[in-house]
Amino acid sequence: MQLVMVIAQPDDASNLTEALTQADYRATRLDSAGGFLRHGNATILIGVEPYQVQDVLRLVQETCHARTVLSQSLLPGKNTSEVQVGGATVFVMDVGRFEKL
Ligand code: 2BA
Repeated sequence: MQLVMVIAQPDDASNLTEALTQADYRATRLDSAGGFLRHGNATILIGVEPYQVQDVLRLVQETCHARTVLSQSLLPGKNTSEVQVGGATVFVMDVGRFEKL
């Protein structure tokens, strides 16, 4: 089994989980935040068979898009700056063992 872990922006994550569910994949959404911007994002865990990984990545590409967001500077007196975020950050991992107990 493979674990596809997707970090997406909240609006994209909603569209992605809906697309995954419609395609009959199982997914778990966790609320998370980026270490750099400290904005809320979402981490979606999808456990699939190896032959399904490409199809899941296709759904990610269709639903997750790049955006420019304003980053509040952490330094006093500095203005905001623009940062490009996304589409999605994706990790694909081998799962050593999968159980439903
Ligand atoms: P953040 O850490 O809040 O990063 C948001 C965006 O800020 C990044 O977009 C990138 O364009 C920029 N950025 C991040 N770190 C930077 C730095 N040290 N200097 C300059 N710009 C920086 P994305 O690359 O699309 O990442 C979106 C979110 O995905 C990240 O939010 C983070 O939550 C996650 N992420 C990205 N790469 C990761 C990694 N290697 N490991 C774990 N999480 C990652």
